[in-house]
Amino acid sequence: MSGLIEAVEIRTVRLPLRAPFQTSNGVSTEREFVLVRLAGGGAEGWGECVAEREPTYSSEHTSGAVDVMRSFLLPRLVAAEVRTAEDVAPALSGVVGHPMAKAALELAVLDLELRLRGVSLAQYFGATRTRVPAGVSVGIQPSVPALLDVVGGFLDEGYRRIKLKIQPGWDLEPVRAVRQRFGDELPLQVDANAAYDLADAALLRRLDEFGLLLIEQPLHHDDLYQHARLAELLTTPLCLDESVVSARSAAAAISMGATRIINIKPGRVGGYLEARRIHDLARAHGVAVWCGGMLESGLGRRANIALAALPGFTLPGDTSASDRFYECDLTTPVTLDADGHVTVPSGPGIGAAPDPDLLSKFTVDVWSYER
Ligand code: OSB
Ligand code: MG
Repeated sequence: MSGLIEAVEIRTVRLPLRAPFQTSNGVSTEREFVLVRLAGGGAEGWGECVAEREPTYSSEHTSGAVDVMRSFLLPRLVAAEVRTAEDVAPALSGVVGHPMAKAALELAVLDLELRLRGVSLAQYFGATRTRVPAGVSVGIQPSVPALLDVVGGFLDEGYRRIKLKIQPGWDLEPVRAVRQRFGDELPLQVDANAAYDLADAALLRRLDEFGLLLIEQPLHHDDLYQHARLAELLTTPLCLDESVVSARSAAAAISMGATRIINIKPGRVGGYLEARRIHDLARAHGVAVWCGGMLESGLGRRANIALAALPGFTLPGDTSASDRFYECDLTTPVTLDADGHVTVPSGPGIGAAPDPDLLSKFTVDVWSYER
């Protein structure tokens, strides 16, 4: 039996951001990402790689992802003659790391497979909802008044939950100001992207008075043990992002008491199938999950929304509309309802594909292979 994949295209794409996005890792003004297009059986499938241009959030980066796909992952995928998304992770398991590159290939196979079968991602995952409440991630701003304007704008648009990026020197003051302006009822959380140490526990404890939903990834990626110690000192629940790289590390974090909530990002954990396993594991342990984001285009954004429609996703995710980041998305834009929800895509596979003209306009590099 021969495999599904007949042709492959790997593109590097750059989309300008509407406004600079600043986190404790740095500031960006455009999003560079890698797209994978697979052709087979008369259909095509798309995958989006969430690695960023620079390896600041994780060790992966766009040019490295292209290289590892071309040199090591695609040859294995083609040789294994994969037929379904379930074949992908086993075919690639001999390569250590590179979860974002692997996840993009798995999503492309899944999209292709489901388009051929006429099944949506949401149906395939076992989604139980047709729309999900949307939160928004707000970058570090030049000043507190600027932050209040930005947050007010998102609330006017209808977003149901605000996440503030924090770092040392931009933490208590912005949180206090947002609480004062928008009230105690606003669902509010913070994300430190690993910018603190356990020695900052006294400072982080002062966040307890603001009634936050959670504090996301305060400490270093491989500080699971230290997160467990910190959790004992705070009343605000800790939520891990960077530290959870697989269902195994999720299980360790849960049993160690390092996290009460998990931000699930399929790219970070090697794909949507592993993401679903983490959802199932967390749900079985009474740990809430929500769907994170990586400034995805309309492809990855839709796939995330389909995942976020599973029953264990009980907190609003960073599943914002396309115009949160982009004036012009590659696909039909993802939009926000008047009451702050995004619609779970119902078409086959991801439920959208890039517009060919926009795709060529924003592509900076392309590599292709035919069997
Ligand atoms: O830590 O969640 C994060 C963006 C890039 C890298 C890491 C993170 C983020 C975000 C934005 O917070 C989430 C989004 O809206 O896409
Ligand atoms: Mg995060």
